[in-house]
Amino acid sequence: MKLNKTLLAFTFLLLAFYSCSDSKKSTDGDKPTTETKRPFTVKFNADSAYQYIQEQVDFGPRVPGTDAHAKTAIYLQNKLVQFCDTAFMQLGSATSYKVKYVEIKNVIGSINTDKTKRILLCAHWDTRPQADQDLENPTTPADGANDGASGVGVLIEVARQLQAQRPDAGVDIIFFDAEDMGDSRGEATTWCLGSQYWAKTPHKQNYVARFGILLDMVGPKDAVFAIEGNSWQYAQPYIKKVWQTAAKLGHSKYFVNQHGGQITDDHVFVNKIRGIPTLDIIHYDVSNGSGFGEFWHRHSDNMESIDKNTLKAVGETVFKVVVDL
Ligand code: AHN
Ligand code: ZN
Repeated sequence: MKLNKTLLAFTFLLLAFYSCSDSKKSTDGDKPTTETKRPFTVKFNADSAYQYIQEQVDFGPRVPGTDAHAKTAIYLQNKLVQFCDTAFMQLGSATSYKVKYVEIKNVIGSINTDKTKRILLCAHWDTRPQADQDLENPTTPADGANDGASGVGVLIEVARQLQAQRPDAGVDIIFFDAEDMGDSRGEATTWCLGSQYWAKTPHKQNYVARFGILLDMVGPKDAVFAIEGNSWQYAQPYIKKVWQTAAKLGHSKYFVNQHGGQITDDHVFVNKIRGIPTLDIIHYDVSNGSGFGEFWHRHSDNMESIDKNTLKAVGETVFKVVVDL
């Protein structure tokens, strides 16, 4: 009798083991499974994102070639090492319209490296060498709290939350360097040197993702994310997905149903060179000056131009889009 019981228990365990490993079999790679999606809680701590913005700003303007820039690159790599499965710095070089040699440091973190279903999240991290829209002092750089640090801060916090609730999809986070050294009266290719470098030389040969989301100037109070023209042209279904997700979360005040103009930004090169449909979430308020806001390329682009409510709207939306994938 005792033996029978042991045998029974053993058989049960064996069965349990096999039924377990069987259900696992269906989840390898990206094959669709009959399993229902595990529930995720939309979480994003705006205080934490704000702190990541502050920490970048505290290094000083992240102008390529400066000490602040070099130190921030290490800081960003460390953050992605902490919150992603793998992280590294892609080193390259480019020529700007002013300088022959610009060292490029693109910081890249990946989550679920072996998944073929992937999403690309990106933002530029460099600061424009001069706040040339500033009437008083157009020759020195601004803090770049919004222009640069905001998108990066949001994505670091998204990475931290994804580490806590692991997404099913693969995620690649890229902080592009040298976006903001462009000629305001010149060619589009004078901008976005880091993303152009990466698009031509991706960190993995033949790298692909379902789609990409670029964040740029995602921190202003009462931000308006008009639908950007290139994003509409290249990534229309994903614009709809992101804007609908924002609406469901109650963030339509920011993600307005209104079309803005075409903006030259990192996503243009990811679209054109790499062929990954990528959209830009960028503050662009048609009813206001340049559209980019009063702080744009001015010294008022400091921590005071950052509003935590905006960071939260963007962070929650991006987090939800990733876990829904
Ligand atoms: C142009 O002004 C051509 N593009 C704006 C892209 C940008 C600059 N984003 C942040 N700074
Ligand atoms: Zn800029």
